[in-house]
Amino acid sequence: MKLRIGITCYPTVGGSGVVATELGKLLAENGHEIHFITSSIPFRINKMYHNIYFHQVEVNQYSVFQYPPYDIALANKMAEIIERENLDILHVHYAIPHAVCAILGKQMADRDVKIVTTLHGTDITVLGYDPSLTGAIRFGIEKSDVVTAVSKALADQTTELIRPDKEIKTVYNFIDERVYRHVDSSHLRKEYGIHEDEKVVIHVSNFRGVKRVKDVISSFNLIQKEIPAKLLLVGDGPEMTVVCRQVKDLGLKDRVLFLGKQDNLEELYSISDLKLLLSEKESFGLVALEAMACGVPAIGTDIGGIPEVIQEGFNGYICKVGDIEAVSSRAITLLGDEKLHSTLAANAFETARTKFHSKKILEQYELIYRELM
Ligand code: GMT
Repeated sequence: MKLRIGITCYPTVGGSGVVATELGKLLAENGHEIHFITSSIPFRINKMYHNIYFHQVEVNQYSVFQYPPYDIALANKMAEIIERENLDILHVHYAIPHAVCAILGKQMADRDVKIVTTLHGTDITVLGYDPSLTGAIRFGIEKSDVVTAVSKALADQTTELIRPDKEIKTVYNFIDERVYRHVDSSHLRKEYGIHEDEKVVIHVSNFRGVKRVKDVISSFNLIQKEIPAKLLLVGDGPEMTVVCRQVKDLGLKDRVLFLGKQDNLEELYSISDLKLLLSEKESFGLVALEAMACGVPAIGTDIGGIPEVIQEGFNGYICKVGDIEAVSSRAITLLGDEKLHSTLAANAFETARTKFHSKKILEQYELIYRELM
């Protein structure tokens, strides 16, 4: 059954925008009609799809309002698209503001569109502790027809923190295996000045405090004392200045490459031996899955959904938040043992291709939609 599906996300923000956009693309490839209702065109839509439409939410600034009314403008646009395009489903990413806007948009349109809300983490792990917002989050969750979370940990945490009268289903994130795979980008090693005997460690994030990039640097500092290695830092964000200073203070300038924001990450993963994701909050850790799909084992922290993605001793290792000795000792063992490394690398690839295969996840979302019809 072909469905008309509206999708709302923050199109340019991190993993949630990536997952929402990739889902839209896969649904379109399966024949559904997709309507993105967002403030700007989703950045991952890099080719023409005859059945993907983009409806821009315009937010005007008026001097009478202290803040631009994004939420109201979004609800208004949702109502317009629900009515005009006869949407069957409105799939929103984030409980607030998007689920709340969807409920208002549905009421305004007066059409029985079904609302599916996916929780990504920040809306719960940060905003869920703010008493001025918990009521709105609970309302958004309870009034949605189906609510999903990107990991079991996030589903449990939401239930515990928000106590909604609603079941929260776990539907894991996925990546596009056609993009994230091992490619031959070995020329980059030479171009980046990586010596033949050096191992490559990679960290990718938006450099927010929760990502604990300083722990990545501290761990790498211990690793490179035992194993010749370079660290690729990909991304940019608020912690960048502090991180640059730390790298300088530790005398690591020649060993750490600051690459800034990059596309085509599969080329960087394909020259990497180890991924580090040492966050203190992470509902899933999409970047770990991206690396694993390219055959790169990962070391992550024991928080949120990370242990659902990285399985201790199978496709990587799990360490306590802030335990840089444990991270470096695991990394040194892994990078120094070729046989162990190739086993974990193969398992990482296998995990991405089975537990998190895009086809499997797409089927789960399609089943949710179909059951609502
Ligand atoms: O982690 C961020 O800073 C961005 C954030 C977002 O909203 O895009 O990422 C969240 O959603 C991703 C996709 O589901 C998850 O992979 C990230 O783990 C999650 N981030 C946090 O929970 C901190």
